[in-house]
This record gives sequence, structure tokens and C-alpha cells, in this order.
Amino acid sequence: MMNLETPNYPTMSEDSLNFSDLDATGLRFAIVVARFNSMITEKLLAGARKALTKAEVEVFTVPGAFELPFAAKMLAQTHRYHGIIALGAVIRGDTPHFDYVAGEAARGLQDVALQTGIPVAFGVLTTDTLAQAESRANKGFDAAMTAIEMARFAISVAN
Ligand code: INI
Repeated sequence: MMNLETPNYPTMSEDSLNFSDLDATGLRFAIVVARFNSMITEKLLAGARKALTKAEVEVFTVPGAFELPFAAKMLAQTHRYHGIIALGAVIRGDTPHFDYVAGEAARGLQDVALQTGIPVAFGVLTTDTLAQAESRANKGFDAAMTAIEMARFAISVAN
């Protein structure tokens, strides 16, 4: 029978994704992080790094979340990485720009994963306010843990 239980894994989030016991040893990841709303994305990056202490990590920056899919695709196509973690913060404010940027970031990043077969973790906060983004700035850790899990999944299916 399939075991759906997950061992206790420390998480920084309240609404934990309940990660299983993940080991990033021997894995290589690219983190691509948007500089827009950098006070938030720097925290996302710190959380992601915390989850990846045992992995090899390279960090790349792009101007905003809209540019994340392009960068993620270029990185995925190198086949140097077991997974990619995309980090950004899209805050609604009072501009309709939000929907375009957030929507295209989400769609584009999923497209990259599906087109290339390289897992892409969606570490992009989409919030109404800066305060909401601040309270979720620990989500970089979760995104990185997701990338580890999906990289392990891809490796196990391929072998
Ligand atoms: N980019 C973000 O990462 N977050 C935002 O909240 C945001 N807003 O609100 O406009 C944003 N815009 C810039 C966008 O990502 C592109 O960099 C820009 O449109 C140039 O292509």
C-alpha cells in the first residue's frame, strides 16, 4: 500500500506543505530571483538558501517577476540543474498590471517545467498588500523544498 505519511520536517510556514524527509545532497539547483520588491525577494532567497545547504546552488537575478519564465527556460535548457526555483513578489497595489505580471509568471513558469522536463518551483508571492507579502516572505524555503522533492521525483521516474 502506498505510504502517504510524511515524517516531521521542520518548516518555516504556518500552512506547511508537509514535506517529507528530503535530502538535497548531490543535487544542483538554479535560483532565479526578481529584483522588483527586493525587500521581499531577498527574504525569499534567504529561505531558499536555508533549504538548500546540502545542494549546489547558483543564483541569478532578473528585473521583475515577468522575466522569471524567460530566465528559467534558458537555465532549464542548459540541463545543468536538477531543478529551478523562481522567486518573486507581485503586489497588487492599485494597478491592473498585477494580473498580467502574476498571471504570466505563473503560466510561463509552469510552461517551462512542462516543456523542458526540469522541475520549476513557483516561489512567487502574489498578494494584495506589502504587509501580506511580508508575512509570507518565508515561502522561499517551501519553494526550495518543493524543488528538492520534484527533482528527486524526476530522478526516480527516470531511473
Ligand atoms: N514586477 C514584480 O516582480 N512585482 C510587481 O509587483 C510588479 N508590478 O507591480 O508592476 C512587477 N512589475 C515589473 C514586471 O515584472 C517587469 O519587470 C516589467 O513589466 C518589464 O518587463
